[in-house]
Formats: sequence, C-alpha cells, structure tokens
Amino acid sequence: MEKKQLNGSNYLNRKQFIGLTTKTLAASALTPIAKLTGKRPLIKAIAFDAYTLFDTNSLLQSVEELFPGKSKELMNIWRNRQFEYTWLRTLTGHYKNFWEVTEDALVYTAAFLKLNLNGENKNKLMQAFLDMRFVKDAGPSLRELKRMSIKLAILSNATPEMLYAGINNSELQNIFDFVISTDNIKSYKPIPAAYQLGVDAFQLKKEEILFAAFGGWDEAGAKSFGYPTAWINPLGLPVEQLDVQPDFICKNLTELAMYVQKINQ
Ligand code: LAC
Repeated sequence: MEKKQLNGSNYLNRKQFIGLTTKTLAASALTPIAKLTGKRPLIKAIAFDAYTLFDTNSLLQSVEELFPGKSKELMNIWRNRQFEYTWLRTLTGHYKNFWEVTEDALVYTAAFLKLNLNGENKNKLMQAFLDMRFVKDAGPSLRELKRMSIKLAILSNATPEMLYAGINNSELQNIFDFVISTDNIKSYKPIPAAYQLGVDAFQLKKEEILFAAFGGWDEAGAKSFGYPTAWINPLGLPVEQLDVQPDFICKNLTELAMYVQKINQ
C-alpha cells in the first residue's frame, strides 16, 4: 500500500481533477473577493503554509501504533504546544528550529499525558514527520495552478529538511518556484518579517500573492500582513477573532485552484 502511494498512482489525472473541481466548487463557499473589493490585482503567486499540503494521517497512525487509544489527544496537545513554543520563542527571542521545537513539544506532551516516551519511540515519531507525503489532491491542484502561470512557493515555519522530505516523498520536486523556511530569519510566523519572505522571493506586490493557510492563526497573520488569504479549513473550525477575515474559505486544494481560476478570469 505504501509502495502504491509512493509510485504516484494515487494522483488524480487532469480529467479527474476537472470532474472533481466542478462538483466540489458547486458545493463550496466561494467568497467573491473581486466583488467585495471592486478592482483588485490578479493573483500572480501563491504561498502555501506547509500544513495545507502535508497529509498528517500517516503521523497519526504512527502515534496510534505506539500509544493505542491516545493518538487524538496526543496529537492535539503536541500540535498546540508545537505552535505555542514557536510563538513563545519568537516573543522571547530564543530561537530553536522547528524540528527541535517539535521534539520539545512531544516531550512535554508525553510528560503531560504520563506516557513512556523512550528514545526509540521518540525517534519513531520524529521520523514520521520525514515520512509524510502531501495530500492526494496536491499534485493535480498545484499542476493546474502552474498551468495558469501562477508562481508557487511554500512559506513555512518548518525546516528545509522537513519541507524537502515531503516534496520528495510526493514526487513534486519541480512544482515550487521557492521553498521558503522562516528558519532563514531565525523566527516564526506570524511576525510580519516571516510573511515578508514571500514578497522578497516572488518580487511581487503583497496584493498579488495569495497566502494559503491551514491554521486560522496563520491565515489571520498573513491577512494582517497584507496578503489576500485563502483558509483551507477541512475541519470546519470557526474563524479566529483577530479582527481580520479570510478572503476565501474552502475544504481542500482542489477548491483553492478553482477559486484562483475564477477570480483571475
Ligand atoms: C508552516 C507550519 C509548519 O508554517 O506551521 O508551514
């Protein structure tokens, strides 16, 4: 099964992609920012937060294998602590990279849940981060966006090693114009300097770069910075109360690609 996934046979072809997009878009909440804002620049590039791309199910499975019955709770606390540590380290000016922060958050989570996290278990769970692939519709959606001449980047807190592992596992080596890690500035989103990395790479105006976020906090950070934003929110979470609103909310990358096609018409 793993082998089948790795050889790429899980990817949708273009015909399947178009069939899917027609169906999903009919049901999706298209927020017409073009209508809301009148004249607006074309979207020329998209910066993706890594969690919009990574399929975390394999990680969840590894956690469940090691700690049966505890995976949901562990993942929940682990992921929250992972981000809280990035924010706290940014505030206090004590940087550690995202790999190290992820490990620290795991150690805390295991202690909190009173789980026996020995060296072997810890390595297995950390390795699971390097074994993750992208979600199934990433390949077709990103190719469709490329066909529309949209420039693509990942703009992520994760280390380059973590990002390239996912790109390589997903056989999408040539799809991104830029793979940007906030490790370049030894700091984390949502500080404005982190989002500025996208502007510097693309050499475009903020308004021409759509930021695609998975975390509501990241979407709000990007919007506050000045990017138009799309929130990929498959969990149907409420919008964060941070005085900004996403321009578009959708469930997956397929809907995102269709949205860009529509607003750029
Ligand atoms: C990102 C996730 C890892 O920034 O926070 O892509």
